[in-house]
Amino acid sequence: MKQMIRAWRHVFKLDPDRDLDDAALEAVCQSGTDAVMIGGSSGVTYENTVDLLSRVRRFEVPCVLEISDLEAVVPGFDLYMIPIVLNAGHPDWIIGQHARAIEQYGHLIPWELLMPEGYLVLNPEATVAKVTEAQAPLDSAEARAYAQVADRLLQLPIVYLEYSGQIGDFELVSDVRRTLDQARLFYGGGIVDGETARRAAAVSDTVIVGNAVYENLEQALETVEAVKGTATAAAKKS
Ligand code: 1GP
Repeated sequence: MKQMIRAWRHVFKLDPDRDLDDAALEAVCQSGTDAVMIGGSSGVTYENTVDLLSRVRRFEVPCVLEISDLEAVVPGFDLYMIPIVLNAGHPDWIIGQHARAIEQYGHLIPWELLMPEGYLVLNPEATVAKVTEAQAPLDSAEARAYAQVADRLLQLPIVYLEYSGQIGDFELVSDVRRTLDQARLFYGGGIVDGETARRAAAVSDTVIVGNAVYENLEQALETVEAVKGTATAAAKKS
């Protein structure tokens, strides 16, 4: 199951705290995206997560949960993405919450379904930056150093550059991609249409599209083809 992430080029991230009607959800799930990730930085509850999972489950697309609140961990997902916020200002978001979760629920944890993500929060205005007290922005050298901590020292399978709500610095993203040895580079933030998606896809392994689903669905759907038609950063490197 964990291997599936290696094939992901495009992922839609849905926020259980935001409304999406059935027709829109169907379009997202049938779009050809590689996975639907459910997650958000605020207002995520057990109830709204169960509700969204059960609606996505009517379709074949893999559905994974990005855990941000322990109260909202719902069984039945294909994978559980566990953010480790490398540049968090508070240790709770690096390992503190994780240790408490294991202490509390250790015997229930399906370890084989857990997928840690080395997060770098790069938009200081994003909710996630405020919640985690992230030290952002970072320059390219700082971002590369954090990414190597995740990739080489901690051997995390994913480095996630999170610009949530704004378009990223693609030169920095490309610099980080080149330093990675084994981790996959996830990029998220400000992808609104085919053109922005293509640019992100050229410098990363997996492109995450969130907000655009709620702002302009038609253009959000165009990001799938745009990403899939773009050679991976890795392919271009070799
Ligand atoms: C958010 O990285 C995702 O966690 C996607 O960002 O909402 O800006 O598309 P956007």
